Amino acid sequence: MLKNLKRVALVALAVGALLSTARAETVLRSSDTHPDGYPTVEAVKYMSALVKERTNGAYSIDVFHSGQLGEEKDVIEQAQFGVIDMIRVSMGPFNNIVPETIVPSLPYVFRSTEHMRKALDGEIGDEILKAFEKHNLVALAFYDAGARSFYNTKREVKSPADLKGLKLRVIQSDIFVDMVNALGANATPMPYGEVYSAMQTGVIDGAENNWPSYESSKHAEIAKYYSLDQHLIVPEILAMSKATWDKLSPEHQEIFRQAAKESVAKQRALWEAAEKTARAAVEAAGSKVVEVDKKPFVDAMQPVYDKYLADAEIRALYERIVAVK
Ligand code: GTR
Repeated sequence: MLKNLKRVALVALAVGALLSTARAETVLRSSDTHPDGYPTVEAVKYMSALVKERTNGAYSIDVFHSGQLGEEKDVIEQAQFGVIDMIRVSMGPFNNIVPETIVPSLPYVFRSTEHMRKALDGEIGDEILKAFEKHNLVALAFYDAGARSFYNTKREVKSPADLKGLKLRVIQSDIFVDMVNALGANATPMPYGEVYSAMQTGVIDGAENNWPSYESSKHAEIAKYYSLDQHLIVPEILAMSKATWDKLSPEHQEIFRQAAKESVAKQRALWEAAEKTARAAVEAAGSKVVEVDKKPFVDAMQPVYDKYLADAEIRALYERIVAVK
């Protein structure tokens, strides 16, 4: 009898110990539309390892890749409501929510990836990240996303005239819609995960994206013509739900901020490699890369600039970004 009681007590102790260690670790859920192995997914995993080590196991991040938690517009809302803890989403879907993201999402605003990094790695970038807080999000970092270009199932596109009449999927953002329409094509805003089948069934004729997305989404299997117009160098955003953030101690908040910053270098290194591998893979599989003269594409963006820069604050931010050497 006594022996049995002892055994019960021991089991209870063991279960209690297990439960308390389980309780000690909070696993945050982070969303990414890209598959496992993609540079953004790997960078957040890297951040998770740093956080886990520096919080002595109190926190870690589980990356739900491949859009398991939903499409970008939906996961942004879920993060705003505290249903998802973290999101890694392109800046594009924030354009209609956070006005400060408008300028860095304008076509051809950045002259190069170096220009984008210089502009966003400092004070201007910090201001843009800070602006998310009014919208219940704490933005922690920008990741690279190379340059976006047009691709389609129909023909070689060398000039805006060749885009005329093509139905092209864009990110759900007014800027993206305006950009494509200004070029004479028909913009179809649609979640990323629907693009493959929409192209396959002919609902759309093409889309636009960077090399790693064009390849990993398998869009390259259907849309063989990829033009090097590079209309958008738009970064990715890594953000946390404000509700989750507010539950962290100031010390842990600092650890998260720092780990996110450190994950940027990791992401950039992975990104540079991924761009090369993806381009080589799609070319080997038969994609036709079309060189273009960018000038007519740049010129066609004037109405888009006129529309968005009519706002004085947006224009001021634009001028600061352009002035970064
Ligand atoms: C990718 C980006 C994704 C997603 C996608 C899209 O380049 O990394 O976050 O926004 O584009 O076109 O929807």
